[in-house]
Amino acid sequence: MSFKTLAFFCCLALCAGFTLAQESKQSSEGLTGTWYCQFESPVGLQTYHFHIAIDGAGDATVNAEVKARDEVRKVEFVDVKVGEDAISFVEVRQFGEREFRIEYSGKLNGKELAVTRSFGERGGQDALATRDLPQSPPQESLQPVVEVKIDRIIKDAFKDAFLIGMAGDLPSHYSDEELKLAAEHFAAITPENCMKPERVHPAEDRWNFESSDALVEWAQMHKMTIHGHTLVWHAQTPNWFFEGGDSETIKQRMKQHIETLAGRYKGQLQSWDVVNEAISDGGNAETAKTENLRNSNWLQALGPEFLTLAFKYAREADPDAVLYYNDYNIESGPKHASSMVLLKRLLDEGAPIDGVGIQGHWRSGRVPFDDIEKAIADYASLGLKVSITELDVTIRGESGGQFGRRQSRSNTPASLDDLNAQAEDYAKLFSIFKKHEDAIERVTFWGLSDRRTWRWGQHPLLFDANNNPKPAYASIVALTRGDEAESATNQPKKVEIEDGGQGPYSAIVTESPTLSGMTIYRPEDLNAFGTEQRLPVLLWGNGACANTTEEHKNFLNEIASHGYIVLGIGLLDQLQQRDESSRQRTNSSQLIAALDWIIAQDANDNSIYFEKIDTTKVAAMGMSCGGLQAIEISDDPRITTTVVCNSGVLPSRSPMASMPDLTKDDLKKFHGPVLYIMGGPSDIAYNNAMDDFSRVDHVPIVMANLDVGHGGTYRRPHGGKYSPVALAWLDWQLKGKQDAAKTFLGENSQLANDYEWKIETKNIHQ
Ligand code: 9MR
Repeated sequence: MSFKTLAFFCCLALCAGFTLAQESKQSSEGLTGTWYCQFESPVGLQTYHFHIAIDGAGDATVNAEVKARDEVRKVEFVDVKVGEDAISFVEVRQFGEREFRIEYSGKLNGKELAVTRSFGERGGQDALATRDLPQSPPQESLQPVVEVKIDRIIKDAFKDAFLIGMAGDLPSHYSDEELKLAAEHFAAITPENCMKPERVHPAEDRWNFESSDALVEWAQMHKMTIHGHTLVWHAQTPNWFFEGGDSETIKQRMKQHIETLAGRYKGQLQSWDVVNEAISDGGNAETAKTENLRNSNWLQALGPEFLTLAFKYAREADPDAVLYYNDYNIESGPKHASSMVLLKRLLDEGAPIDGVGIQGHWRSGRVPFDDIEKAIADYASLGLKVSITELDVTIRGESGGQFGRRQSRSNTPASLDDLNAQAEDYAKLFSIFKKHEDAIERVTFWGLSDRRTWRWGQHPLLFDANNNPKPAYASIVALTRGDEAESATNQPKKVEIEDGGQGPYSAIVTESPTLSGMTIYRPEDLNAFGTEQRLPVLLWGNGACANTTEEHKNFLNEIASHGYIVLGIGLLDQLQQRDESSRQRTNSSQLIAALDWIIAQDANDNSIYFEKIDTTKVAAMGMSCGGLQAIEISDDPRITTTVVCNSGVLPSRSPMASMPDLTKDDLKKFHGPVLYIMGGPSDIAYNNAMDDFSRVDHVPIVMANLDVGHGGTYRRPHGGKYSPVALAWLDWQLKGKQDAAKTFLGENSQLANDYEWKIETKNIHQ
C-alpha cells in the first residue's frame, strides 16, 4: 500500500510551487467570475476563492486564493478545460521531490457550482461553490450528533491496564483547545509524521529536527510518554538513501540515520517503531509459509537482513527504548502467518526486538475481532510485547470505505446509528485489549479527532471534528466501571416501590456511581446472600428502548423482591430530577457493560456485592424494543436464558434508527432456553413473536400468551399477572427450582390449566 498521494494531501496547506499552462475550449458566461468553496482537510477548513476567466477565444484561466487557518496561498491551475456548463482544472503540488495532481471538476447547478476534487486513488471530496462567501462552515455544525457525557478520562480508566496514546505532530498547527484535549485524555504520543525519514532527514547532510524537538519538549511538559515512528520504512524515505552506493554504503546510511535520530532522543523516547510495514499485502497459502517481504528498496539493497540490522542499530543508539516491528493487517490471514514466520526468524537471529505493533486501521462492521484476539495471543506466545499502534475504526456506510477512494466525503455526516455501531465495535475491541492487558503495552489512536485524522471524512476517532466526545468514548470507558467497587460508604440514593414488593426480600431501587445510566433493583439487605445463596442476574431493556425503567418498575421490583438483582437500562425519575440530555437512545451494549460490571463487583472484595452474585446465572430480558435488545445480546456465552416480552423480530429490517437492527437470522443467537411472554393476538408484536416461535428449533422455547395486548401487565400492582409467570421461569432456569417448571410443562401445567393463558412449548425434552 502506498500512502503517497495522501501524504501529499496532508501537506496541502504547507507546500507551495506551481506551473501554469492553460488549455481551453468554448466559453460559458455562467462560469466566469469568483466562486467560493470550502473543503474539510486535516489542517482544518480550507476556503477556496476561485477566479475563472474566459477570453473571447474561449481560453480559460483559473486561479484561487486558498485560506486555511491563518495562512493564505495563491494557486494557479493547469490543464483547464471548459465546456458550456462545466469546467475542469488541475492543481499541481510539490511534495518533497514528488509532484502531485489534484483534479477539480465543476458543474453549474443553478446558482451553484458543484465541485468535486480528487486525489487519484486516494479518494475525493464534493463541495458546493457559491457566489457569496459562506458565513460559517457549511457542512459540520458545531453541535455533536449526540451529546456524550464523559464520567471518566480514558487514560485514567485504563491506567492499570495499558497506556492510551494518540498520534499527531504536536504542538505546532494545533489550536489551544486541541492541545488541551490531547494532554487531558492521552498519556502517550506518537509523532504522526515528523520523525519519518523524509521529514527529518530529507538529504544525507540535512536534518530537520525542529518539529520533532518541539514534539518531545511538549510531550515531556505534559508528562506523556513518546513513541518514535518510524526508522526504517519503504515509504516516505528519500531516494538518496539508495542512490549511488553499494550495499555497504546503504547499510552505513541506515546505521547513521538510526544512530543520529534515535541517539538524539536517547532516554527520552519510551519506544521506537524500528521497522514499519515490511510484509507484502495479500498473500496466499504459499506465501503464508514465508516471510513474504515487500520488495522495498531496503530489501533490494540489503536483503532480508535489513530488519535485524535496523533493530541492532536501534538498540545501540538507545538501549532503553522498547523496539517494535509495526505493520497493518498482520492480525489476519496469510499476512498474519507471514508475520509469525518473520518474527520467529528475527528472534532466532538475535535481533533485539521487544514488541509487535498491530496498527489497527479498521472499519466498523468489519473489525476482525477473533483474528485480533488470536494475533495478540500469538505474539505474546513469542515473548513479545504487543501494542495497538495506529487505532482508528471508520464508520460504516458511505463514508466508511477503508482507505478513502472517493468515499471520503467530508459532507457525509455520521448518523447516530453509525456512531452507535462504531461505539459497539470500539467497546468490543477494548474488551479484548483489556482481557489481554498483560500482553498489551499501549493502545494509540491514529490522530486526535475526526478533524485530525488521515481518514478524514470517515469519522474514525473518539472526538468529532469539533472536539466533542463521541459515543465510542463513552462505550470504551464504560468497560472499566466494574473496576471501581461500589463500597458501603459510597451508597447512592435509593427508593422503595410498592413496600419493597411481595417477595421474601424487601427490594429497593437504586443506582451506582460506578454504573452510570442504569437502574438497579435488588433486595435491600444483602446479608441474606453469600456462599449459600447468591443473586442471579437479570438484564433488562425497556419498551421503546427507552432510557428509563419507569414503565416496568412494579414488575422489576417484584422480581427483585424474590431474590434477584435486576440491571435495567436507564434511570428512574423518582431517584433524581433529570434534564433532557439524560433521555438519550439506548443500546443493547449497555446490558453487556452492566453484566461486565456486576461480574467485576462480585469479584471485588471492596464491593457490597462481593461474592453475593451468581454470575453463572444470567437472564437477558426486555419488553418490546427492549425484547429485541435482549435477543441482540443472547449470543453472549454468559447468558443462561432469554425472556422476550411483547416482542418479536420484525419480518424485515426496522426503519426506526433506535431499534436493534435484527433479522430472523439473529434468532440463532439463542443458546439457552427461551420464554416469550406475549399479550395475545391484539399485541402488535404477536405475529412476529409467533413467527419467531415457529422458526426456533435449536433451543427449548415456550410461548405464553395472556390476552392483554401489547402493554402487558407491568404497571399493574406488583407487575400484574406477568410477574408470577416470569418468576416461575427465572426460578426454574436460574435457581434450578424444578417445582417452578410445573408452570410450563406438560398437559397439566399451571398455565395450561389457567383459562386466561395460552401456552405452547417446543424442543423441551424431559
Ligand atoms: O497519518 C499519516 C499521514 O499524515 C501521512 O501523510 C502518511 C504518509 O506518511 O502516513 C500516515 O501514517 C501512516 C503511518 O505512518 C504508517 N501506517 C499507516 C499510517 C496511515 O497511512
